[in-house]
Parts: sequence; C-alpha cells; structure tokens
Amino acid sequence: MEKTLVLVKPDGVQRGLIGEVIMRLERRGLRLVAAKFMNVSRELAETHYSIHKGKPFYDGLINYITSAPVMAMVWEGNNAIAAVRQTMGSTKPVEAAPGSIRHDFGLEVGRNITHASDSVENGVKEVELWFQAQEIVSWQREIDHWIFE
Ligand code: DAT
Ligand code: MG
Repeated sequence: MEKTLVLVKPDGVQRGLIGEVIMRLERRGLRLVAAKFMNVSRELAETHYSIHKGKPFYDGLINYITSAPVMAMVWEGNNAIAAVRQTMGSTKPVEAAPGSIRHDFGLEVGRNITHASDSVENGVKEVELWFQAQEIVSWQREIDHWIFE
C-alpha cells in the first residue's frame, strides 16, 4: 500500500493546525502509521529539499522548515500520494482548490502549512529519510474493508 510523508510545517504547528490536518486525513480514510513531533536539523532539511538547491527560494525554505518544530507523519492507503496531495492543495495557496488545506488556511507559498510526498518513489525515499523502519507501525483497522476496496 502506498505510503506518503506528511509534515505539518512550522507555521501549521504555530497556528494550531496539527489537529486539523490529522482530522482531514483520518476522515478521508487514510491510515496513520507513524508520527513524531520534532525539530528539523539543517542537515535533514537540506537533504529533504535537495532538489530545490540553487533556487531563489531555497535559503528561505531551509530557514523556514528549521525555524520551529514540525509534526512529521507517515500515512498510507491506496493512492495515498495523490489523495494526500489533493487534500493539501497546490503548492501556492492562492492556486489551491477551495476545500483543500492550503486554500482554506493559507495565502503565501512560503507559508503553505504542509508537505506531502509528490510521487510513489519520493514517498519511499522520504519515509526512509524521516523515519527508522521500527518507527513505522504496521496495523489494520476494523473499518478498513469499508474504505479499502
Ligand atoms: P510542494 O511543497 O507542493 O511539494 P515544491 O516541492 O515545488 O512544492 O516546493 C517545496 C516548497 O518550496 C513549497 O512547499 C514552498 C517552497 N516553494 C516552492 N516554490 C516556491 C516559489 N516559487 N517561491 C517560494 N517558495 C517556493
Ligand atoms: Mg515537493
């Protein structure tokens, strides 16, 4: 089953939106399999965002993600990558669909509240980067067969 890394970034944590993000993902039917509240080291931030190195917003992005604690989670489900990206909304909050988290709570691209993996391949890489194998909880819910076909 697909796994995706979800971060409630420092702005989301400061604004008290951890519960909101979790509520929306739970309500959607996704299954939480790992979570930790943590400060992000510069090294982790630079590895996580290495694809953006050299871009004009890179330094600001690293400063932002390391500025205060984040809530890091792994969620799983069929099509979890696409489903979670959709629940988060487009990168720029003013382009995010109404009803998405970035639309409903955000205005600026540099304060867009959440991160979610953008492909199955990156999901695997990011989960490995942020979590150790023993931190991933493999479990089932009684209700799973009413959500996963
Ligand atoms: P996403 O977070 O939707 O996966 P991304 O991977 O393209 O978006 O970029 C990572 C983060 O970098 C994004 O959440 C906010 C920041 N960012 C991206 N494009 C930006 C831009 N044009 N100006 C400022 N910040 C930007
Ligand atoms: Mg991205």
